[in-house]
Amino acid sequence: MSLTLYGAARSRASMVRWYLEEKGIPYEWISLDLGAGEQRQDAFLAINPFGKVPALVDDSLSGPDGGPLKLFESGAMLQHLAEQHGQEFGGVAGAARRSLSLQWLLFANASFGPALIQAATKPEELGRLLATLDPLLSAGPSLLGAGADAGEPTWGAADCAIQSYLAYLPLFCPQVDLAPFPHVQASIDATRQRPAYQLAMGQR
Ligand SMILES: N[C@@H](CCC(=O)N[C@@H](CS)C(=O)NCC(=O)O)C(=O)O
Repeated sequence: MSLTLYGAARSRASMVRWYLEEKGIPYEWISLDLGAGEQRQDAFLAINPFGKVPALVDDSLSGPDGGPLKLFESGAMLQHLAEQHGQEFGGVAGAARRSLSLQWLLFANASFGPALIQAATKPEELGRLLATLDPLLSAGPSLLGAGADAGEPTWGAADCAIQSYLAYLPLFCPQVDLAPFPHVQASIDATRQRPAYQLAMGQR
């Protein structure tokens, strides 16, 4: 079994890399030079026809062409890793946790990420999302809770996605005052302390 993650510095690949590092899942990291257009060359287009990173190849499963499974979209990769390699959805609560994880991944990439990118033109939308998110982060490092079964992981794909975007906030939106959102601020501080996050972000 082998996993290969294609990415680039300062790209959404860091999110997927953080998950792999955090869970101790072995993988090969292939860094593309986006500035040189490596993502648009045939070798990579055979992995992601849209020519974007991240992309993940998992040879423990087959794709529709009979070769190793190839995935694009960071949220799909996180959910795949959580299901196939992260053992996140076992036990009686597994089905509910799987659906909740998917909900948070879609929220992260389809609602929260775009709100962050549009913060300069639509600051009220980002403020509204942060105000709703803040109390939900007060329970600890897992948006899904500890799980009904002992031994289930408390930090997972959903947390990886949401916390990754939150950690981008001070970098991309330094104008946003986080003082009204103490749990958001605490989450960002805790994320930055995690060794796996630092490694994925190329900070160590
Ligand atoms: N929604 C996609 C976004 C992928 C994406 O836009 N990747 C950027 C880097 S963060 C990229 O590859 N840009 C290079 C290009 O479009 O040529 C995901 O979450 O994986």
